[in-house]
Amino acid sequence: MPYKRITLTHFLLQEQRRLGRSGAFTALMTDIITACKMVSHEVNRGALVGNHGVAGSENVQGEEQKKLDILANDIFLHMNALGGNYAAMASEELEDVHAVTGSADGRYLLLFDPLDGSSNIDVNISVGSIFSILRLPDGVDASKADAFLQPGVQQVAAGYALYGPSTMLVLTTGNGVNGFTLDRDVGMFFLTHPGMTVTPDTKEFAINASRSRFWEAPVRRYVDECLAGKTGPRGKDFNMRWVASMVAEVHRILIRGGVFMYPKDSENAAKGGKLRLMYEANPMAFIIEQAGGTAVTGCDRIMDLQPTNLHQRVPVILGSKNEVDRIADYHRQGA
Ligand code: P6P
Repeated sequence: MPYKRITLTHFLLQEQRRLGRSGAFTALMTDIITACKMVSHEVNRGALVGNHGVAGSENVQGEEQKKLDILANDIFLHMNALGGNYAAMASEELEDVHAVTGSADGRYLLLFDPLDGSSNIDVNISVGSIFSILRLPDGVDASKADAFLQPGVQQVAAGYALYGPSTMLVLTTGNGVNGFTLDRDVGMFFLTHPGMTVTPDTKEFAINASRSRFWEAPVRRYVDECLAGKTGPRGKDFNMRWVASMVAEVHRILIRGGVFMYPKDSENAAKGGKLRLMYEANPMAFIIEQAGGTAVTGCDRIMDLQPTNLHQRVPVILGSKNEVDRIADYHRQGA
């Protein structure tokens, strides 16, 4: 009976009562939820309203910005300033911290990648928004990047919106992972995937195989063994996927297991990797660990890293625990 579903807002209220928490999470999530609905609307309208194509500018990462990158960023900045819960925000699209003026009581910090995988927009493949919430440490200036440089274990909540065939919002507040689907007609997210978990074993891995000539030995060993299939040391066949949209990859792993790898390689080593620690790797690592999976750089747990820069990049290997543990073992062995 679809009318018996529970909305995301009611779910958060029930969680607060169950956990004896304050009303903070509902307040923190209210504006994020609205922002994700608005971004979903703009992504969904796409070419109909001229939302495809490039903006003619570059972001702090030196990446060409799509029109929707900028629109999604503006939506997140505007909507999440309204509730007064955030003292400051950090975005993949902004070089510096965005201090929220007039937010005298903002006790939290919001980090986000407003539209991850945006190279997929014009070819109509799923993209997403990723967000991470930290507490503002007492006595710390929220307008300075140092306030944000907290290890991933300090996150109070993390999640993503996936703008796919359905728009979904997947969230953890440190008590498991739950998925919600947007009913566009009602305009609300409804709980559709309670208690999401990652299977410890898998037969599916995701990596950009065009970079294989740059790979380090442990990654090459793992992928070669998967490709050898039944005839090789793994004794089973594997499947490969690569969407070039981290949100879509992580969501697939939550639904049916798998491993996602964007490892350090000889081409990206000088930059520390490809993906950004603060608003890609940490929030996704929080979600994956809360769902029973593992998230490492190679040998080290991602969420233990002490950040040194707001936009620092890290290697990311995450997903089904037994496979990620195997890859970490290969890194410890050196191959
Ligand atoms: P490549 C998207 O730009 C992103 O940050 C992730 O969402 C995605 O997994 C990765 O980069 C894709 O990188 O090198 O395959 O284009």
